[in-house]
Formats: sequence, C-alpha cells, structure tokens
Amino acid sequence: MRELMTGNEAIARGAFENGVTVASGYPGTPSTEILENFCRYQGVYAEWAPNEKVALEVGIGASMAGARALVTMKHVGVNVAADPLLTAAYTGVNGGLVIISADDPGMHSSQNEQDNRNYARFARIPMLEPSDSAEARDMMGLALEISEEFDIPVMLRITTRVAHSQSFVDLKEQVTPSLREYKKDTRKWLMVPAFGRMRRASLGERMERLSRYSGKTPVNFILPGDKKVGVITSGVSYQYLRDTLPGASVLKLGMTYPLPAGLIRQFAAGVEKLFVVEELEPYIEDFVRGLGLNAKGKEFFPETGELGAAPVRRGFIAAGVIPEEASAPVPQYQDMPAVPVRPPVLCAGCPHRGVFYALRKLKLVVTGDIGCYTLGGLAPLEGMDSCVCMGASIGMSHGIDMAAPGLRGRTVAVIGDSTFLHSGITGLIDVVYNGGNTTVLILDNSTTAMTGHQDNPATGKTLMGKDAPVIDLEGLVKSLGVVRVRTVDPLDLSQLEEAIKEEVTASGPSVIIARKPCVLLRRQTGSPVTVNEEACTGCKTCLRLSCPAISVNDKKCSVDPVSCIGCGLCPQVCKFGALVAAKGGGAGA
Ligand SMILES: Cc1ncc(C[n+]2csc(CCOP(=O)(O)OP(=O)(O)O)c2C)c(N)n1
Repeated sequence: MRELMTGNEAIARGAFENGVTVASGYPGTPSTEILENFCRYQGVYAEWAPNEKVALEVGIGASMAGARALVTMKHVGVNVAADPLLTAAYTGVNGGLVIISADDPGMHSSQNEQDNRNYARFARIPMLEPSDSAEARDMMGLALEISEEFDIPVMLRITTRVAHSQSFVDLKEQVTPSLREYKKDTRKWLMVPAFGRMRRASLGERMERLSRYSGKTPVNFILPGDKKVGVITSGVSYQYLRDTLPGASVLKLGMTYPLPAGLIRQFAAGVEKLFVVEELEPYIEDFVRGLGLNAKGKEFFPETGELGAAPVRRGFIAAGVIPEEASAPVPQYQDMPAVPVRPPVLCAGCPHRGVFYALRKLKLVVTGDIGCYTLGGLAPLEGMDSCVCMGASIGMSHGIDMAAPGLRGRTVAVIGDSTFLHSGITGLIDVVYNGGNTTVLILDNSTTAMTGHQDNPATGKTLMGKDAPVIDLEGLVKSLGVVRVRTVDPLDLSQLEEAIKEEVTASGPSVIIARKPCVLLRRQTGSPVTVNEEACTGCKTCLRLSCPAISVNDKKCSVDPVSCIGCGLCPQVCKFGALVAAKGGGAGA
C-alpha cells in the first residue's frame, strides 16, 4: 500500500515497521509529530519525557535492555541531551538506538539555527539524512541496522522541510519486534575512567569501520550526468539541486557522518568543476577541501537561513554555471510574491495576556522563557526583556539580582508549566540554596501550548492517553524551600498586580502560580464583550493588550464578536467603561 506521508509520519512508520518498541522524546518543532504518530501503532510504548536528556536516558536504558529504541527532539533539544549523548557513543548499544535531531534552518520556530551535523562529528556517532518521506522511512530502518551492527547510537537528522513536506511511502509489514538478551557487562556500560578509556579505543575502531561502510552504503551514491559540473549534496538540498540543475552529475550523501572520503575523491576526479550545495554551514565543503579538493560552496550559496531552489539557482548564476537569462523555468515556490506579514500573537482570551500587561505596567525587569508566553515580549505588550533557552528565566533573574542591587525588588522570572518542569526546577533550587530573592511567575495553562498541546507531568494525561498523577506545582516549589507561594487567576488583573507587587518587594524567593487553562482547551462560545461607543474616547489603551479581537475604527474601539470569547480582560483596562463584559463573563470566565 502506498501512502502520502510527512517526513515525521514516515519516521514513525519506519520505527514501527522495524520493530521499535520504546520511544521517548520532548516536543519541539519540527519533531513533535513523530511520537504523536508512533504512539498510535499497536504494541509500542511511547512517552513524553520532561526534557530531552531524560528522553535520551530512557532510550539508552531501553537499548541496554535489548529493545530497539527511538528518541526524538528538535535541534536545540540535543544541547540538553548532549551529556548522555557523548558518552552513549562510548557505551554503544544492545538494541538499536536512533536519535532524531529535527533541525530548523531559517528559525521558523526556534531561537537559533544550529547545524546539528556538527553533533555527529563531535559525539562520533553516525548520521543519516533523508531528502524525502520515503527515504525517512527507509533510513529509520537502516539507522537501526547500523546501530546494532556497529554497536553505536545513530542520529537521523531531518530539517523542517523534510519533517513537514509530504511524499509517497510504500508501506511494509512490521518485522516482529524482538528483545536482545541483556547481559551484565560493566566494561561496556559502566563508564568509569578505566572502562571509559577502553571504550574510547573501541569507538575509534568502530568509527574506522563506519568510515569504510560510508564508502559503500547505498545511501551514498553517484548520479551520473553532465561531467562539466559535479555537485555534492545531501538532505533537502538535493531536491533544490535537482530542480535547478537537473542534468548535473551528483554525489548524493545520505550518510553525512562519517563522510566517504574515497567516494568523494572518485566523484571529484570525474567532473570538471566541483560544487557543494548544502544548507547552513560549510560542513561537507570543509571536509571536501580538507581532502585537498577544490570545491566551491559558500562562496556562492548562503550560509544562513533556509536554502531553496531560488538561492541555489542564484548561486549557480553567480558561479557562471547557469546563464543569467537562461530559459529554464524559475522555481516559484521560493521568493514568492510578497504577502502581508502576520506576526504571531497570543490568541484572543489567552490567559497569558494579562500577565504581560501587568508586568509592563509595573515597569519590572522580566527575564522570560520559551513558550506561547514569549509573545508577551513583543509590541505592544512588551512585558518581557529576555529569552535565551528553555529554563533560563530563573537563573538569569537570580544573576541580575546578585549583580545589580539597584534592580533588586524589580526583577521577575516568567516561565510556563512545561518549561518549568523541563529545566526550571534546578534554577529555582539555585535561588533557594544560595539565598536569592527572585520572584518566579509560573504560567500554568495546563498544557504545552506552543508546540500544539502536548501533555506534560502537570496535565494528568500521558502521550498514550492514560491518566497520570498531576504534579502539584505548589507542593513541589514548597518542597524546594520556597516559603512564599501563592496561586492567582491571571485574568483578574487587580489580584495579579497586587500579588506581583507584594512578592517582588518581599524578601526571599517567592513563586506566583498564575493558573488558567489555555483558551483553546476551554474554548467558549458566546458572551463576547460589547462596546459602548458613547463611552469610548478612542484612547486606545485597550490596544495595549494586543488582543486580536480588538481594533479601533473611526476613533472608536471595536470588538470582533467571532474571535472574542469574553475573557473579561479588556473591561478591566478600560477606565471609561466602554468595554462591557456580558453577564456571566469577566475575570475567571
Ligand atoms: C530545548 C528545547 N526543547 C524544546 C523546545 C520547543 N518548545 C518551545 S517552548 C516549549 C514548551 C512550552 O510549554 P509551556 O512552557 O507550558 O508554555 P505554553 O506554550 O503552554 O505557554 C517547547 C516544547 C525548545 N525551544 N527548546
């Protein structure tokens, strides 16, 4: 049977077909749908871990026990999982272990665009890179085989375009999952220095064998063509290249670590001009040049942002390979005609909105974190000063507190429920342990909203849909030693402001839990706010809420009754009483 699948669906299918029985991950675009699809297959176990490090450790454990295991994360998640990752290369595996790194060139939904091919080289683990969904499914199986044959975890790297584009996949039957025998072997699994040194030597041997394998694996292959131009490429760049220079000789690399030196030399010897077309860093180009070959790459093709057929074409025009006024059709799907930009915005009725309105009003220094609430940093709310990585808000706030006495009592850390459980807890421990003064606002909307409503340990459900114990956030922070803990309704502005004012000036650490489910979870109908036009002075204070339901027309504010859900926030900021909550609406609705 043939099915149209996204790259993420295809990876989930490949894992199922090839007998993966345990999968763990932490959500993050563009990787999230892999586990959401995998968990629907019969006879498998899949879970959301609280963070990527734990997810990888679950995968290593499952592999050690003899199962085939899958671990998924976005590119920055690999930073969180880097500690177990670099030593897992030493220990190797029992059952096949595959780690998905879903990279995001162009930063569609990420805070950076790091190129995780460097992780494969850094950690010394093999890397495979598919160009479409069929390859994604096939490479999932191949990665498991390589993992078991060479006793090493394998990284399967995809990028946003491969993860989210659809192409055909011919479905295969599932191989019956089998559990390899578990044998106690401390020299392999107990990485104390003496055993670690032995495994380091073994890693060198495994990499040598893998380098030879890379030269003969069918996923690294030459597509013969015009001998005047030879192009080395991989991943989605291969698709852009085929659109742009269909006749060129191509060396397509499906295995990008270790790179096949012999095959590259052989390919280079058969073409007149050698190019490397790759997205982001000159990763392949540097290797090719290191072989003493004269390859052209980043001189003509961009090093940042997402690649596409248009930039590839522009590069080949600049390199004199494609004549300027060539009659070949210009691919249109990049460089699209300009469309109005629609900046992301918190939904109408989002419980995060009031928090940032209040923080801005109180003129506080706000160290932020990553989630839907990061949008509270954008105009006109502008209630957040920083966002670096998941969990950073609390440590940064503590750092400010320790560095600048003038800012003491004026600093707040803001963090979501999923992010707090991911990597905020240790920051709070630091504050308590070291006698800090930080005030932490945990925005508990009962979901991981930003990545599409995944459950987390505070929601009461697992990825497989089972009931789970709900983490008691108040109890948790108290158990860490925070004495001042209170819970507020983020849609009640005066309660919220009062709580923040009191806690920032109080001595010692404090935690305010602003609790209200995400508006998309508690979707209401009806009860929109109405406008009393006579009372409206056109002052535009309501626009400061950045609510997509509110606009000002002819100097009077207007509320879109379709998008307004009557959260009751705007009547609280209008001092002229022009915005009127419907009966039964208002704070707490
Ligand atoms: C290390 C890392 N892993 C995953 C992500 C993707 N991601 C961004 S925010 C977020 C969680 C957001 O949930 P929460 O903190 O509850 O805030 P909400 O979006 O619900 O407001 C995730 C998973 C990331 N940016 N970095």
